[in-house]
Amino acid sequence: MGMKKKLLILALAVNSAFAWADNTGNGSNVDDLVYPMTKVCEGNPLFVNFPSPKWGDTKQTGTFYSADPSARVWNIDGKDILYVYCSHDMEPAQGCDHMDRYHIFSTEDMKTWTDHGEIFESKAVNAIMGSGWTIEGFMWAPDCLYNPTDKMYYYYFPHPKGPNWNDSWEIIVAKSDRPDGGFTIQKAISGMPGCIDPNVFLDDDGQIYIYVGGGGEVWGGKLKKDDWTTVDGTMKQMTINGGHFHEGAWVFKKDGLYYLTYPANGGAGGNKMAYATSDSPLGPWTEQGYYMNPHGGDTAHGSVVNFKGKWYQFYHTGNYSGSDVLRSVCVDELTFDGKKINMVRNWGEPKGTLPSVSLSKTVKIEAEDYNTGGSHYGYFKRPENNDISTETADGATYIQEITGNEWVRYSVNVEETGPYAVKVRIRQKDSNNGKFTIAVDGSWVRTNVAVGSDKDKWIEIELDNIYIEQGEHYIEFRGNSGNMQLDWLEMSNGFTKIPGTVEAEDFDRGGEDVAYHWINKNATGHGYRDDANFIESGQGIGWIDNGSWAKYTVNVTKAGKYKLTYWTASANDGGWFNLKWDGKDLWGRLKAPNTGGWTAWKPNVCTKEVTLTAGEHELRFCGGGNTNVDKFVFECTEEDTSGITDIIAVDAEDGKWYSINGTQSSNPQRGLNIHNGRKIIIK
Ligand code: FUB
Repeated sequence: MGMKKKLLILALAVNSAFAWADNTGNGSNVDDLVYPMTKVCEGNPLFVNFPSPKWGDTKQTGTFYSADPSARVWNIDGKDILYVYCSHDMEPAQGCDHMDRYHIFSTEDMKTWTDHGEIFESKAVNAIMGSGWTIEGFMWAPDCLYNPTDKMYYYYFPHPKGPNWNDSWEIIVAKSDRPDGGFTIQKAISGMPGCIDPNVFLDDDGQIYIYVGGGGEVWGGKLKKDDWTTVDGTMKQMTINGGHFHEGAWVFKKDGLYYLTYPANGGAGGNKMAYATSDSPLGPWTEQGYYMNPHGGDTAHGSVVNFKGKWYQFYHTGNYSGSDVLRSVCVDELTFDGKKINMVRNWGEPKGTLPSVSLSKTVKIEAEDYNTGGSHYGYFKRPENNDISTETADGATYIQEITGNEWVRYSVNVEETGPYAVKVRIRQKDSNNGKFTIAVDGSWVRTNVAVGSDKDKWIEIELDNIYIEQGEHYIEFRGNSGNMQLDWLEMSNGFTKIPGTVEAEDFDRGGEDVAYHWINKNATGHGYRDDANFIESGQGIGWIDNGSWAKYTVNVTKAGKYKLTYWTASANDGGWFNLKWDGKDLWGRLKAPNTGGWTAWKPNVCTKEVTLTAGEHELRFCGGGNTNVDKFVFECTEEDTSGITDIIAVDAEDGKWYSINGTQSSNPQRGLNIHNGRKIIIK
């Protein structure tokens, strides 16, 4: 008793880095690199056609990976020039340890970019900073600001002093009389909290503000007007209400309103960009919500800038390398609706008419009808693989070769909020290790779904209970591994179907006391269900003390006798719980053994088979104690055909359900249905 149970929330897989095609003149000698170096960057991501020295003593160059863009516009000799001060992920990556040698990029037209070369390396910075500064790498997100009073450019960057990188962050300032280099280290700013990601903002009255933050906290304060290396007063922690602030604050002003943008945690699929507004540069801040969807990487650190009359959102993704720690800067236009920031529309546009889906119909979307806009928007293909292509064979037109970290997007109009099923027709080529993820608006809802052991054979996989709000959204099919072909996606009503699997964490929507009730309010592992659809093998529910419950609306598509297998994990003896079916305890107390750990999931077969009638039902989990629960698998052992007659009403043997008047429906309805040409009465 009183024993606490831990719940498995699998860490999101961080994709590994790998070698790849040379499209930059990479592999050349670092001594041959001559700066400034100018290249055309076409489309997102930027700068990957520039070469970069690799980390360590190697003389070899690799791809230039850039992150944490701080975009600034300076007027140089009467010309507006956009500069991007970014951090630099170096190959081979080792977490974010190998970030070093800041570079600065500039452009006059957003097409042709100049790399001005390396401006600092950590070794040199440590040497200037003096004794105790020992950590190499870890040159994280910087910022830069021009001071019109002394006509100097101030460069702010975080770097840990050491000996431990994680608890010794300082903000260092460097200064130059030009924007593209020549910076000399001044000092570490005293009075700063030990945080990363400095951002500086110059208000119209000449007051400069500095912000830092990471790991969920954000601080703001003033620097002295006449000394941009010294805090004026004290730094204060700021509150961003309910916005899941992660890091990378960026403040700007538009039409008298202050905006604080930041990458926000929450949901699977990576950071989303969110913002808050205020009438003052130091808050209080009013949360305004998200304005850019996640892109599949852990971080998104961005900046907002106006250049030649247009607003831009700079950010980074790990798409190009396939790694969260070898990132690339990207840019998209930003638009406003009055004071509101509109969603950054970086998912392309539907090809043709926007398909409309609802809970009462089944809508098929052909794979080849992926969104327009090209790479980075409608789809992404790994640079070392072939570009996206379709093939027609065996009566099907399909997308070929979707491998790990490659994706395609499909916009849909969702007519009504509710649980949807997404079914895919898929075939794996030459391997049987195909796995994929389904995302809605970039947020993963089902991930690492295994295609199975069949090779070279078309199969259909349906994922139920994907909850989508009314309005326009995009569905993303994302490869995790293997080599897959995609023929179509189908969307329909998605109450979890039985026979099938009810994932324990996939309980109904509606919140506390409607869809679930937890005795232990501080329990971990329950909260995500309220704002995310994210389900992954090995997730479950934990801390499920006696009196806790969760409700699942399910749809029995086959009446008959059912065998129940339930998966549990426990480090204790004596675990148990109950399941109720439409309010009745059909199975009795379900025992859960000690499996050797709170995440060591094992199957348990219930000895009692029960009879279930077709149609919509309520399954209710009722907590007992001493176990975590992963899923409930229902197998039909004997179909009840008594309600089935031989009257043929619709000449369709396609596995789909029809109402008696011949209208297709995604599920059997109570009363009369037609299924595979037979009339079926659902009682
Ligand atoms: O690039 C290193 C760190 O990752 C930055 O400082 C954060 O904002 C995140 O992007």
